Amino acid sequence: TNHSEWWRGAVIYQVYPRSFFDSNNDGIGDLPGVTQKMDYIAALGVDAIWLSPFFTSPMKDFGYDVADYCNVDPIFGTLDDFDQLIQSAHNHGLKVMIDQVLNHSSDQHPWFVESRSSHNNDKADWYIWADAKPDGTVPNNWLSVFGGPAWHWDSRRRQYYLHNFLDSQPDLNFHNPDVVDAVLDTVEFWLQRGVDGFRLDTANYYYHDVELRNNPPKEEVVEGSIGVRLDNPYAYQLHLYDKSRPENIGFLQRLRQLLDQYPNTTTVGEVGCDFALETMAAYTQGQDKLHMCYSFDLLTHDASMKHIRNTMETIEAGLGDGWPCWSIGNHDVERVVTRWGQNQDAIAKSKVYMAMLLSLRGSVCLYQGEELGLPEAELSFEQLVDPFGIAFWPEFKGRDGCRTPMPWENTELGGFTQSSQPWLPMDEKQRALAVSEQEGNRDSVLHAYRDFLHVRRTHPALCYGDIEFLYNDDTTLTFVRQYQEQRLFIAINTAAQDKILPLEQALTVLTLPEALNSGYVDGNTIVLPPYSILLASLPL
Ligand code: TEU
Ligand code: CA
Repeated sequence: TNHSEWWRGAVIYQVYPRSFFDSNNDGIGDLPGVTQKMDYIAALGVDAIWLSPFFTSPMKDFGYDVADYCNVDPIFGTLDDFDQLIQSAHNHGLKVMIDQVLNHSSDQHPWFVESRSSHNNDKADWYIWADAKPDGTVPNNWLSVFGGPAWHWDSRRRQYYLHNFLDSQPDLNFHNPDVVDAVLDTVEFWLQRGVDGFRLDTANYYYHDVELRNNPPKEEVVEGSIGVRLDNPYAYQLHLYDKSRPENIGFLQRLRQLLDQYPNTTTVGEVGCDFALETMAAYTQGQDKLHMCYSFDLLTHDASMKHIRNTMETIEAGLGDGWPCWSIGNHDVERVVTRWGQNQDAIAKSKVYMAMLLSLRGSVCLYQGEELGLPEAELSFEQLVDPFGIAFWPEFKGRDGCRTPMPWENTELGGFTQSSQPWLPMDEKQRALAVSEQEGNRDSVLHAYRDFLHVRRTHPALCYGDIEFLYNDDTTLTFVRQYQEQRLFIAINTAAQDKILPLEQALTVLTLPEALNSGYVDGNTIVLPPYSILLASLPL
């Protein structure tokens, strides 16, 4: 492992700008708001920020529907504000990664407006157009992740166009070389502006099967994995032809060649599909495609340590020289204390999940508010704005509950805004966990995060080391991390009861920050109190 590459083992803090801090009191967080909170982010001790989309957008999917790839939406500020954000981040020693939503644009994007205008315009083939079947029905059985067919009828062209997500998010046609050039130009625009890397939205969706073959049905549908909900027909297909196509490799190589002209830049590709491991391996092996892939495996409801170990071992074995990136929460999934912890013993669980995540091998994305131990916000149907949630309510409650504004203070508006109309309501339970409440409390989740991030930073084995698993059961995980002369033993107990393990080798227990419950050695045993971690050094 070459640890001179900053992104290996880096901790990336995901900011969802709409909900971070509102600097101009219109009820929506913005880029100057992020800049104003840069001290806070830097003080956490993370390496980088990942900004969710802030580009010009009609906001049908809250920015994941881009109408101008090279500009800032006025709601979020200006390009000058972005330049200031980067400068401030860099002054604080933080890298800046931005989201690139290249698979699809907004239907308001001038490219799509032109493309739909006729059959013979310059951009006629920039999106994926297909004729209706003779009986007028959709070209094939492909489905949208957000529900319904992946095809939308356009009355002007009298054709269908493909959209893997909302019908206002038409998929770009990557089989057209002009599209690839145009997309790479927009990536270069941001490289020239000084960004340090990209989170690539839906990086395995770029290419589709040109023959438009039907997806076969799925033999076995397993509920609980990401995006697999039995209420969504999408789960019942094997997505062989609508995404994860082999042609993508060539595109990723071109993207990498561009990145390599800008030293110290990186990519993390979001890969969610039926063949995630093979796809992640194909995208990250060989150092000529993506730097990292973002795994969905810890975003499911399965909090058992067996699942964690199994996931880690499978990916370790499958990735070869590829490098993973983990997260236990983001702007698409229920917050982890609710998803894994059922909101019980939330503070202790937040700390131990964090310690586990930050001890595993790989880079890590933390999602804003995780460092406060925020539970999922509860919203009524009337309060929802996420179209995905609205479509599947009440079986699926959507993504608004993890996107409510950051609570900075325990006041009515949480210190997020002075506007009486924040774009999503401030959640009462979250307010009680505001930054200001936790600052003065050494035992808080916030202090645990800061302190353990410091532990990670100062122990190269935690950042770059190999990993070898020892014992585990549903709620216990023990493993060794080794890098050069440093060999660490880590034991995690995510249960509400003590766990006693035999002491099998001589070890020196390292003192953990006081905000964490620490395990200890007692005679011939290792004692792991409820929700604790033991960190020890081992002889080589
Ligand atoms: O998400 C991609 C993705 O696969 C999602 O459908 C995910 O499975 C779902 O949201 C889980 O609840 C990315 C972005 O992260 C998401 O916010 C966007 O809506 C989506 O792409 C379309 O751009
Ligand atoms: Ca604002």
